[in-house]
Amino acid sequence: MGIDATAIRPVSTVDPFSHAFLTDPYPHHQAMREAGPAVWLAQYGIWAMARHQEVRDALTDWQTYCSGAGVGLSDFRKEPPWRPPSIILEADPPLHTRTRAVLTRILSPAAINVLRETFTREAEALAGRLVARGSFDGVADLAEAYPLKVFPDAVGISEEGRENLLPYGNMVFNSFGPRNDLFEKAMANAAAVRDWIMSKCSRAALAPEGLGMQIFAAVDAGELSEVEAGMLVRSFLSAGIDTTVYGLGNALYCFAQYPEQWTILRENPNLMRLAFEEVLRFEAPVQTFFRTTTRAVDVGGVKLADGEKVLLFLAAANRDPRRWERPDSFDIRRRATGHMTFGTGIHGCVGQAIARLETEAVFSALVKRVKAFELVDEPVRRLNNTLRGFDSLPLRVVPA
Ligand code: PQP
Repeated sequence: MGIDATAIRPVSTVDPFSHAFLTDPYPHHQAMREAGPAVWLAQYGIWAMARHQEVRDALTDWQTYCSGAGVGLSDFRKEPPWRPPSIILEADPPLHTRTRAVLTRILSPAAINVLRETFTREAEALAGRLVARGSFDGVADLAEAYPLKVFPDAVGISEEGRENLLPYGNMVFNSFGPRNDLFEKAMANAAAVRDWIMSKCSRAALAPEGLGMQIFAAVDAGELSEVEAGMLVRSFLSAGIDTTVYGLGNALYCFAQYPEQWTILRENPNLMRLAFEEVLRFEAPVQTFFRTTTRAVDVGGVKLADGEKVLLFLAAANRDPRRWERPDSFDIRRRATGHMTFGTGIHGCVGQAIARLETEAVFSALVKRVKAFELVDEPVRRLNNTLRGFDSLPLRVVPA
């Protein structure tokens, strides 16, 4: 050991959770990618990675970059988490292996396909109503309304109290950042919201056929304890709404902003799946996740110590010119697979089949009915320590 006088340590003083950064992160992403393969963020005493290769390698190497110390800024080994840690997101093998196996089965593309008819019917009805109206808020009336209907129905929770789902997601995703103004604001009514969520996670609160009760079936099969099953239902309610709300909103924004891309999609509806990947690459609803090092590690000549927090910029990897041609152009015909928005490795998004189903259902319904989207007023951003998206998207549609 001893001091290595030749070690390089790229440093940045930027605050990735400031309003300025969150409002327009892309110039900062570029600066971090250019600064080095890993960059020390002096303000927080953490590392950041913003290049595609390094983000991908870190996500793939779960032994070196663990999740069990939390996937936010807070190190669960040093300070108490704000809620009992997730047994899937904030867990490592062997616990993660066991819980993941259950969710992989329940959320497999084949299992999720059972929901297609219902999800399509709801999307067609909603799109029909909104296009008949002519103008609407892309966030409240579509990006929020749709997941808030189909997802809790699929999980099998009661109608009563669903207004708690968005505030809870806001708490969860802001909690991955520092205890800044966004965190404090999200936590305003935390106790009541958390209590409602937990009351929906028990066997007694779930419909017999839903995704929630399927988790409890794994208890009966000896794969999970009753308490663990409740914790995994909590994971559904944490993960399943805001992610798709922000994703649908970002998709609407992209097609309003780049109308020629909507025209291309209308003329080639078979591009739907590629278009979705490109939206995820270009405007990632989930921007970042943390890992924590379990040993000293050399990242392209930059030396990280054991036990350090590493902020992985999924959205910066998605626009790394080392990986993508014309990274800053939105082009639904490109091969956007390989983006980091769903992560990769053992924690790669287990919910992506349901996210894809929701997006496909909504945009297949819109592509038949809408010739063009027009923003009739400035979109308003909703800032969040993890998510990127909108508070409102005042839209008018030109009917097909
Ligand atoms: C992005 C699990 C997954 C899903 C949890 C939890 C929370 C959020 C997410 C984030 N997530 N896609 O609480 O287990």
